[in-house]
Amino acid sequence: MWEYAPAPESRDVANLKPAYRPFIGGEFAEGGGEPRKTVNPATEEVLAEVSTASRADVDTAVKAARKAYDRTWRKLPGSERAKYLFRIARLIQERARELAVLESLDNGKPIKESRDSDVPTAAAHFFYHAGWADKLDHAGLGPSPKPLGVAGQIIPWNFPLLMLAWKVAPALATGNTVVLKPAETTPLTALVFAEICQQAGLPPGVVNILPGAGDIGAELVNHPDVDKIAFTGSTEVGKQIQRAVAGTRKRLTLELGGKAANIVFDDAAIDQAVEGIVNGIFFNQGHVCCAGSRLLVQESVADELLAKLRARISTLRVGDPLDKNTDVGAVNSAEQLARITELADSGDVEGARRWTSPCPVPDRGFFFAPTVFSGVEQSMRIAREEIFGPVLSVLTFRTPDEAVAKANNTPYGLSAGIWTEKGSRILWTANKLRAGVVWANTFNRFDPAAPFGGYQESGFGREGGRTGLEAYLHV
Ligand code: TXE
Repeated sequence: MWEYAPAPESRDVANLKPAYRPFIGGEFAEGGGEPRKTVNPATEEVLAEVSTASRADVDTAVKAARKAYDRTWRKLPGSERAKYLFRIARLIQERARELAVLESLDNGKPIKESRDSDVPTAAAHFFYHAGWADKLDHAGLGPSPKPLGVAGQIIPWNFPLLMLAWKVAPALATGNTVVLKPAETTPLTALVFAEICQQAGLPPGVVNILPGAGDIGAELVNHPDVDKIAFTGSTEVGKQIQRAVAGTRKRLTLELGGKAANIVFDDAAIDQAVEGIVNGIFFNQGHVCCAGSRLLVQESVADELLAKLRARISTLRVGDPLDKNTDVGAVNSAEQLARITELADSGDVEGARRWTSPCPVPDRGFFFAPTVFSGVEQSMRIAREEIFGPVLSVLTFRTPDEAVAKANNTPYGLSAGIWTEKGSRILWTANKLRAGVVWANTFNRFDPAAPFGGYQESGFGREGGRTGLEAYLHV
């Protein structure tokens, strides 16, 4: 009979002392790499010292994942794998508070986002994929799809736990084992997740987590016994990885940068659009690959929209990520703050008009006040390059054709937004946009059932939904 796994034991999370060390073969190991201090970006204080993986640890982890794949995981019926995924999902819920606080401390994002978005959506990914584990034969992927083997997964720092869930949940549901490398500045929730794997009784080696920098990611990419690489990060590193796996047997999915157009037509509900624009670019300090970083507004409503937008942005509270009222938290690192500053300065040099929110900004920590550039031309760097920060570039258009042409004038193609009261215009525009995700009268909505991924230099392959399973299966 099909039984749900027993409810996990409750734990006194207040007294937990997580081991910030590589997790290999079901155990926390002393990493052979240089120890690394992770910093709270809102205070610049050291949060934790993390033992990192060495190149030899990559090999040990891949061997552990291979052994787990051959001896246990691929032999388990889908219904058994599902039990572990359900258990992990429930443990994420049980430890939600701890995970949300840790995520905000390590990443800088406002607690209301980690509490209401990152952590529940991570749990939702495990629940959703648990549901697939015993239905793969009926997923329309052909008879008896088979797992690939060992998946190497490399994730960025903008949604540390959520990106882990996007990668680990489908891999495990489809019968693969995992070696995952979190980003160097945000390894902490991934290592709490390793504890959750232990708590859930996941067989040793099914999930391995290796804190470390890009060289450890590269080692994983180049390891001969890895069957698949899933990467989310910069377009530049994505291209390096694509070159590295060329000519090998490895399967590859890449989720890279973006420069999404958020298009407001003259018949849009302006107040609603203002909320969507604010959410589109200031959610997670703009550290979002699908951020609505280019606002394309129809000329006849541009003045009204911009006035309302500035008034709304002026009410955003920037500061302590752990304050429940904070809207915009800290930029994740000094390096990222320098990148944002440099790109914003290029906007001044190239002749765009800068407006900065008058809100107070803490003088300690890595903060960048919400910023809007108007009078932006398509040739400017702030219209072409991913800023990955709380900076919005505003362009105008006269006709729907011009809006589509400007929206598509980018090497990227991850997402886009459309604001209009006309259903026919939504369909007309969405069909012409080269973007993997198109939102209409909303922005930044995510659901584990909806495939996510890009066109062009935003990468290839889809994560989430039935389509996302294909990335981890021979079909
Ligand atoms: O990214 P990297 P960075 C964009 C964004 C940002 C810029 C730089 O515009 O400003 O990239 O960010 C690992 N082989 N995005 O430097 O380096 C690295 O350790 C294998 C958009 O942080 O791509 C980390 O775990 N792995 C993006 C991960 O890659 C390597 C999210 C991402 O880091 C590696 C992040 C290598 N040679 C940044 N070098 C999105 N799509 O959401 C580094 N890594």
